[in-house]
Amino acid sequence: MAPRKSIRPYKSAAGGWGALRATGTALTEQGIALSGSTTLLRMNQPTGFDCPGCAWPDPKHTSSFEFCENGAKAVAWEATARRCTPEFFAAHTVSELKGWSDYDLEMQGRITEPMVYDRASDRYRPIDWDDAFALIGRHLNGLADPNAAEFYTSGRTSNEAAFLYQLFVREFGTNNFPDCSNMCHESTSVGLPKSLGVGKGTCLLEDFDLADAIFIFGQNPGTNSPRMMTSLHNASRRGAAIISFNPFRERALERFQAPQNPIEMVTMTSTPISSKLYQVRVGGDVAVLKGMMKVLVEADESAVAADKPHVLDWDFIHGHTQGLDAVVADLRATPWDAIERMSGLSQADITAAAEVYMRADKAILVYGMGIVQHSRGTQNVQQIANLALMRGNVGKPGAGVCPVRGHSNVQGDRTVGITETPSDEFLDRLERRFGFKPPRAHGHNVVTALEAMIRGEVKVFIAMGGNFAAAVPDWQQTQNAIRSLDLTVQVSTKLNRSHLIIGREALILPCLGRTEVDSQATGPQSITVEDSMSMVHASAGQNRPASERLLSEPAIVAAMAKATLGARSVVDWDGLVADYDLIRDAIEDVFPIFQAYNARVRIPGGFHLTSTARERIWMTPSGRANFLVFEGLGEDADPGDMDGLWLTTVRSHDQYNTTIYSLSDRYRGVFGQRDVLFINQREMENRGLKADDRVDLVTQSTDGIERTVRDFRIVPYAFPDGCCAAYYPETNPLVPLYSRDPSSFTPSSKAIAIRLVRSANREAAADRIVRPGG
Ligand SMILES: Nc1nc2c(c(=O)[nH]1)N[C@H]1C(S)=C(S)[C@@H](COP(=O)(O)OP(=O)(O)OC[C@H]3O[C@@H](n4cnc5c(=O)[nH]c(N)nc54)[C@H](O)[C@@H]3O)O[C@H]1N2
Ligand SMILES: Nc1nc2c(c(=O)[nH]1)N[C@H]1C(S)=C(S)[C@@H](COP(=O)(O)OP(=O)(O)OC[C@H]3O[C@@H](n4cnc5c(=O)[nH]c(N)nc54)[C@H](O)[C@@H]3O)O[C@H]1N2
Ligand SMILES: [Mo]
Repeated sequence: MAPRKSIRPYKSAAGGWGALRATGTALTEQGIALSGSTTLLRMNQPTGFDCPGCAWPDPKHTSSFEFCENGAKAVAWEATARRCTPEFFAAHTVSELKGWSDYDLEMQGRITEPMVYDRASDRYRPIDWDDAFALIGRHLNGLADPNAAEFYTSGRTSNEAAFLYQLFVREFGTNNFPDCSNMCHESTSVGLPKSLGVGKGTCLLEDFDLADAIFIFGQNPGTNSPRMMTSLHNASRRGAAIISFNPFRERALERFQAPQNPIEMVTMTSTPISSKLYQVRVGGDVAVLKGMMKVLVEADESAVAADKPHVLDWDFIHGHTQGLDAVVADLRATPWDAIERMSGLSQADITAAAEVYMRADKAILVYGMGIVQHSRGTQNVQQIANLALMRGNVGKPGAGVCPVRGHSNVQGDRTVGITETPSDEFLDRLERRFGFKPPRAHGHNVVTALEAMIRGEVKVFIAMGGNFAAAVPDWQQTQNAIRSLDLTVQVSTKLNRSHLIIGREALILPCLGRTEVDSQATGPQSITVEDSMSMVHASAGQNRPASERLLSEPAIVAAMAKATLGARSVVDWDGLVADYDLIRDAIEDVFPIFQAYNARVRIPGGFHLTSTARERIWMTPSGRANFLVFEGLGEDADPGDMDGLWLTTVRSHDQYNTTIYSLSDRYRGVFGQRDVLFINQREMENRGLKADDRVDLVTQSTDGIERTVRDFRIVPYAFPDGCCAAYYPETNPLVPLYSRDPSSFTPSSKAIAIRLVRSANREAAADRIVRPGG
């Protein structure tokens, strides 16, 4: 039952009984209280399935069951007893469903049959699989140019499905691979290689057991990677310092009651997590990082003058890096008052944080969306790398740079070839292995695909999972562009907005989930995934499929390929789908880092894909790690006449991206509602606003287009000045497509310049603008 709307501060620690209770509720709501618990026990076991939730690694995949509330919810949502059947689709028009909330759409449960949209009745009706594939083939083959099709991937797709998908799409003739990671850690994939020569993190889970200090920038582990709390909890108990920078006082960053710890559970005690949580302003992290580096550089000079040990790791800097001089010159030219203004923190606070960093022999720098989803996200990431390099915190045990990825296999999908900018070396190997000529021209990412749609250049859109129409920015423009396509195809498990925002023709192709048995011609198959720390391991579901008519993702890709390419294909699609070992052999042939793939993935716990940076081998043009200068302190483009606030868009504790588990966000004290705006008292008073007032949020657009979301409730929260927060995806209409990082094309979802307008009296728009001071 939906809780009543209320705002009540949450006083307990994160985790604990609250988490167990929430899991019980989720299993009951999905009608799987009993079977669900058995399913959970098979999660992340050597012979079980990989959690479809986040990408945080598991201790060697060999431990006993590690409890995680949000992992349990992700599983419950997939293993649900609810079914979204042809009868459901017959009973509701698409126009009617558009009026439903995202929560209600997903609550219909698993889709059981392939469905095709029927324009005359405005309803979906069942279609045979063969007819569905034939429709796709007809559309794709009818295109004048293969580049008029876009092939989206969301990061839950397995390595096997992703590899087949890129093989099909490249044999078809395009590199158009918009991917969820284009809205996520793309700033890492583009930024880190310039610094460290790799686009991934350099840590392993065991480093968390050795670190003296762990810094967490813009990441919310208690909600988005709860199994990380075990590492943080243990680190805190053995006395490691944990310092976080976040505009929210995220509860799990403050204190945590470990559900795996019987004593804490029974005695209702908890462990403090962050030694210190600094409430940085939205977009203020570079100021913090530069401030910390400034302290380090100055402390090093004082140490030299006083004949004390160095603060900077000069052996490492001289032996492995270049570019420090330019960074130091820039730091000297950056005044403290500017750093304080941008970060919202005092020089004393930043100095204190820097001192913790200086005292730590081994430090880990963790970061998430608060760093990457800014207009200069790529460069933000590089400042984290700078700070790590200054003290040699890359490539030694207990230290490293740790971007926490989102989807459970978003990293793996990229590793096996889902990329719009493939290297020539990779394409050469693909060509040698399969004998067709892959296209060389680079393709579209999410933003450029949307722009091509808006220009009318795209005809067909196919999505391997995800909820593209809801996850993307700038809905008014982008959703209209999706509606103008000839065909949209969604390979999905559950009903979502992308099944309603569709082209002239539309298909829903329901697939198996990770918890389910995947039987092919040679018997049950396992798939493989790569976690945030580059560990690759197998996953095999044991549940009965939600419906007999589901196909696996690899089978769907192969059937699309056969229906499209027919006899012109050089690939043995049926052979590959019959035995996923053969797909893994092909992956190994194309990507040598997967050597002995099938053998190694059968070792319990899987294997680690080597990271050169971890071994202090720098795959940069100079062969060294690079210190890189960030000009100025602004992470986001100021719209000029900025009289408003920076809005950051975040996840609640009860959602998985666009999947809303409930309307509550208990750690932030919000119940039964999501249309809320977190803002501090000073900014409220400044605008004559009080708690529970209703406001419209309006983007300070620079292209003349109006972007508004309406009727958000004011929730006073001790947030930093000059900024505010609301939930994603409801606020996506506010994110302009142009507001993105020019290097990685990541939308700046963590900083949108907005102003507030009172919701009442909609006619007199001009009078409603509430300006600071009025
Ligand atoms: N349960 C659950 N798990 C998930 C997901 C989910 O939706 N639900 N999503 C998955 C995916 S795809 C991803 S990418 C990850 C996302 O995981 P996170 O990276 O944790 O993502 P967010 O919740 O968007 O934002 C992270 C934090 O950044 C803070 N923040 C906002 N703006 C700023 C800023 O300018 N500076 C700083 N320092 N902090 C800021 C927010 O307050 C929030 O605590 O989680 C994955 N795991
Ligand atoms: N404003 C704003 N926008 C954002 C973000 C933000 O922080 N703020 N975050 C961005 C980020 S980090 C990301 S990763 C994107 C997320 O974008 P997406 O990955 O596109 O979105 P999801 O909500 O994760 O997709 C959910 C859908 O996936 C389908 N699904 C679930 N499991 C499976 C499966 O096993 N197979 C298949 N085929 N389908 C499945 C279900 O139908 C479900 O409805 O959103 C981005 N957009
Ligand atoms: Mo993500």
